[in-house]
Amino acid sequence: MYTTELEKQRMASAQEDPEKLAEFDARVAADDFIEPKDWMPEAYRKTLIRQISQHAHSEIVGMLPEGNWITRAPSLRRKAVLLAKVQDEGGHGLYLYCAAETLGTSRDEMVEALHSGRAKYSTIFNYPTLTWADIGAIGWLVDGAAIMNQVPLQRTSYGPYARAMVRICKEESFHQRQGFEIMMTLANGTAEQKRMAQDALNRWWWPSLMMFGPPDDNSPNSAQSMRWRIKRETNDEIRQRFVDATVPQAEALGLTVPDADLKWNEAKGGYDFGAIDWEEFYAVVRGEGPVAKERMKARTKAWEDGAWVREAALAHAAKRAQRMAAE
Ligand code: FAQ
Repeated sequence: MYTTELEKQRMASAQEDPEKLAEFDARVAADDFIEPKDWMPEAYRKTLIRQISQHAHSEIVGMLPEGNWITRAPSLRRKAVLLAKVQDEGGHGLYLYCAAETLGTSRDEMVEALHSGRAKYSTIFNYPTLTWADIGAIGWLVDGAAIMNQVPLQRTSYGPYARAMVRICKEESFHQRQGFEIMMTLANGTAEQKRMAQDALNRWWWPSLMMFGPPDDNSPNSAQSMRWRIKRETNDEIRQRFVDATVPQAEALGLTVPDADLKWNEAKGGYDFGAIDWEEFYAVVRGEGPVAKERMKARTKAWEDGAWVREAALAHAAKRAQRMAAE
């Protein structure tokens, strides 16, 4: 019989010690942080490894679309800021890989899962950055969406993940501001610059809404992750908050959100918005995004080119350990 990963996890949970399970559930319900050495259900551990490692992969693959523009940034100031921003994303990936390692997986296993296509990374990074305005749109919309999703994760139930999120959110706020500032400069610039800004918004708006994941009634992991307080809010709740915060920002820029159905709904105190193309989302998740192959090729090459650094670091650590043992 075909057994899904979720069913396997449920079966594993059913075999756990009921007393330990009850104690764990009570701690989660009391908003205690679960720490690496604490007992946890196997399915909880696996869900965290899945989410945290995929989050880490997103940060690392997410360096590529913007990294592409470092040599072409329009001024020294823009270049320095973009370089720092892309380095921050690399740092976020590293904190997150470390957080996942505390759950008993290794960096090598996670990287292998990414390169073999078993592990996912955010759909958003499978779209190309065609003009400088895309760098503004990524900071404004993609980092903006990342913050919306990550602020609730500062209260996620697993301590190392929650603490990584605190620092990451601070840095993402700066990223969002720098993106908005690029958009503001372009939107207030020449007609051609404003057109570029509008074109970037047109291309990045819908993929940004997809970042929050499938709708709640089609999100297989949400119910259990909400029970475990790994996720603190649902995909649709966070998506709605993003739309409500971002539409007035687009208006302030004098740009138009590319959604004919976007309308303020007084009764719900938020915007109604048009239908998301979920077929496109699932195609990108399956690895069919516009530049998916290019992204994986770049990641694999970086990993292979860096092999000598890893070997040298390991040799150095072994020598140091030997020296310390001798002393
Ligand atoms: N892309 O049942 P759900 C950033 C998958 S960081 C690809 O709802 P879940 C910083 C999902 O994994 C951006 N796959 O899943 C930056 C699952 O498949 P699985 C990344 C997606 O986990 C900015 C399946 O669909 N942020 O941008 C996506 O409960 C600028 C069913 O979905 C995070 O990872 C997607 N968009 O909820 C860097 C935040 N959505 O794994 C550079 C942490 C869903 O069972 C430049 N993660 N899937 O095979 C989360 O909050 C959650 O994992 C969700 C998905 C909300 C992403």
